[in-house]
Amino acid sequence: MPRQRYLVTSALPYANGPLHFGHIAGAYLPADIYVRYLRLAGEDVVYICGTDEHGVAATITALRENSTPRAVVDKYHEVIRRLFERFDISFDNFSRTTKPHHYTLSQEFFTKLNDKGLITKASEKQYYCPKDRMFLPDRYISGTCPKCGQENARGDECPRCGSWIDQMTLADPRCTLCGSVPELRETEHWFLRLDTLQPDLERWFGSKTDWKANVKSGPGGMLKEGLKPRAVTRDLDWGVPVPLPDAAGKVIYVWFDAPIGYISSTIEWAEKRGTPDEWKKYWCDPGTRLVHFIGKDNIVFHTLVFPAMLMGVGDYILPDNVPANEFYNYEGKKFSTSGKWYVEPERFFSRYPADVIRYVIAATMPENQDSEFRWKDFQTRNNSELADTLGNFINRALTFVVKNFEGRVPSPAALSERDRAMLESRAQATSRVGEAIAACTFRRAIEELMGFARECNRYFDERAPWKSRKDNPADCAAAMYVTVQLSLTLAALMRPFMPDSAKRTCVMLGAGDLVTSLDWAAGGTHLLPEGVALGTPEVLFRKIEDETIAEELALLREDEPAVATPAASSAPQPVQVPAQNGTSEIVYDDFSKVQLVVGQVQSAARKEGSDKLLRLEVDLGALGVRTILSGIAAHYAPEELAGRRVVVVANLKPRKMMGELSSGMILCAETPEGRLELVSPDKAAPAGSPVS
Ligand code: B3M
Ligand code: ZN
Repeated sequence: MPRQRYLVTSALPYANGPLHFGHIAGAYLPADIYVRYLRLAGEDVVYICGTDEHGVAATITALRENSTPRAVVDKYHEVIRRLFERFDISFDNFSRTTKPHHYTLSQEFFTKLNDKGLITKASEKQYYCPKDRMFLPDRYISGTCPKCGQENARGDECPRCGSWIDQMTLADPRCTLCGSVPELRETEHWFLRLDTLQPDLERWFGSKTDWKANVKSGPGGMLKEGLKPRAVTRDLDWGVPVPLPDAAGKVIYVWFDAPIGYISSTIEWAEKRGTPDEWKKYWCDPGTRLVHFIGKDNIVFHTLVFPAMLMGVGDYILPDNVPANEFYNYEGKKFSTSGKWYVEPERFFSRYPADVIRYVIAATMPENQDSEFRWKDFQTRNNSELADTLGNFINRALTFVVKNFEGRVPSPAALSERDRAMLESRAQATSRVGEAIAACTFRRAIEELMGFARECNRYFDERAPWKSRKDNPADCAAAMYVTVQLSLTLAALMRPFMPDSAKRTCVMLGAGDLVTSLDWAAGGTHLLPEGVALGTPEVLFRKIEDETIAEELALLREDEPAVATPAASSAPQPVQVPAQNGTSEIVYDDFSKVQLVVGQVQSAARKEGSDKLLRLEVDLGALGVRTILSGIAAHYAPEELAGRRVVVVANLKPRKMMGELSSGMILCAETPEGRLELVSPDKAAPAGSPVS
C-alpha cells in the first residue's frame, strides 16, 4: 500500500504561562500518541506545533507581570518548549508566530482575501475604557457568557462552554484592566465575510459525517443561525500589522494569524531539512490528510474560521479531521495555574516518570465528555495496571529466563495448541490497539493494551513454568519461549503511549534497536530468535505509596485559594489585584531578597481618575523620598496619613499604574471583611530603619 501522507497539528499554546495537565490531555498527548503510531505504521507524517505569541494573552500578561509582550513571549516560549520535552511530545517542528516569515504569510493571506472581497472594511461600535484610554478587544473585556451564563467570560471566548463570543452580546461587560464599565465608541475594522463563505462552508462541513459529535454540534448550530462577518483586525500595538495603507495602528486578530502558524511552522520545518518547497506537499496536495488536535474551546476556529480562510485563499487543503477533546479537570475543579490549582511540573517530574503520567492521562482522556485527573486514580493505575500487570509480567518473564535458561531465549521442542494461539493473539492485539489509535479512541487503545497484558499474565499463570521446570523441562521451555515473545509485543504496543518504557523493555530483551526498526504490524509477529542473549531485567514501574499520595493531596489543599470555585478559579482577575500568594515554604535567602524599611508619609493625595489609589510621597531615610501609589483610597482619607510611619517594600521593581510610576509598596493587613489596615512600627523606629 502506498504511504498515506498526514499533516498533524496540536493547538499552538499562547506563550503567556506554563501549561498544565489539562492542556496536555486536550491537544498534545492524543496527537503525540497518534503520530507515533502513524510513524510506526509506516505513514508519512509531519507533526507541527509552536507558540501563539500575539493577541491580548501576551499584552495582558505583560501588564500583570510588569513586563513587555516581547519579554513575556520569549520567556514562555522557552518554558513551554521545555515542558513538552518533559512530556516527550515528539513534534517535527516547534515554531513561534513572531518569526518574520510568519508575518509575511499572514499578511499574504489577509491581502488575498481582501483582494477577493472576502475581507471588507466597516465601522462599528466597540467597547472603550475611558479610564485606560483604549479600545477593549477580546480579553480586555469580561462579562457574562450569553450562551451558558458563565460569569467573567472573556470578550472572545467562554472558558466554560467554549463559545466564540461577539463581545457586544456579553451581559454586564467590564474592563478587565480596571473593572470599570466601558463605553461604546466608533472604530473601523476589517471583517472576514463568513456570510459570503457560508454556502461553501456548509457543504464541506456537512460532508464530515464521521466527525465526533462534540465537534459537530457547536459549529453546526452556528451555521444554522447563519454566519455573520467577523472583525479580523484589532486596535492593538502587538501583532501582525494590517498590510493596508489606511490601517495604521491596527493589527491582525490573533485568531486570524495563529492557525496560519501551522503553515509557517511547516515551512520552517521544510527549510531546516534543506527542502524549502516540501511543505507544499503537506498543505496543497489533496492526497494529504490534515488533522488538528485541539481542546473544545478552539473548535469553531478550526472547523469554520480557519477553513473559511483556507477556502477563500484557494491553494490549500482543508482539515480532514478535528478530533477535539473536552475539558480535563483536576480533583473536581478546572485546572488553573493562576489559581494554583494545578500540578507543579518541576516537582512532578522530579518524582514520577513521564510515561506514567502519559499512561494515566491517556487512560482518562476527556474524549467525549469532561474527565479529570485524581491522585488516587493515578496511584491505582500506576500500581495495579502498570506495576502489577504490565511491568510484573515482563519482570517475571525475564527473571525466570535469566535464572533458568542462562538468560537466553529458550528453544522450544514443540509448541502446544495453547502456545500457538497465544503467539497468534499478538497480531490481533496489535491490530486492535492500532485501530483504536487510528480512530482517535485513545482510552479504548489503552484498554486493549492492558487487556492483552492481562491475557499474558493469565497465560503465564496457567502454564506455570515454575512447576514444569522440574518435571517437564521441554514444556517449560515452550512456555518461556512464548512468554519472551509476548514481552516483545507488549514493548512494541507501549511505544506510542510510553516510549521510554518501551525502549527500556526492548533493551531488557536484548533488542534495543527493535524499538525503532520494528514497524507496527511486525510488533505482533516478530520472533526473537532462540538462543539469543537477553539484557538485564529491571523493574519497569515502581509502586507509589499511600503516603506519597497523601503528601500530594495535602499540598493541594494548601495551595487552594480560599475563594476557589469552578467559576472563580477560571475567572480573569482585574490586573491591579495582586495574584493570590501560594503558601509554599521559602528559605531565608528568599525572604532576605525583599528589602523592607520603615517609611514616613510626607504627603498624600487622591490619584486623579482612580477611586482605588492614593498617591503618597514617602521618606525612606537614606533611600530618599519615593512616590508610591497605593490601593488604600477606600480605607484611608489622604489627610489621615501625613506623618504616619509605615512599612515599605523598597526594592520592588517600579511599576506604572494609571500612567505614573510607583516605586515601592506599602504593607497592609487585611481584615476578614476586606478592610485594609496599615502596618506600622510599634514605637519610634525612624524612617529608613530596616525591617526583618
Ligand atoms: N492559542 C488558544 C488556546 O491556547 C490558542 C490556539 C491557537 S491554535 C491555532 O486556547
Ligand atoms: Zn479600564
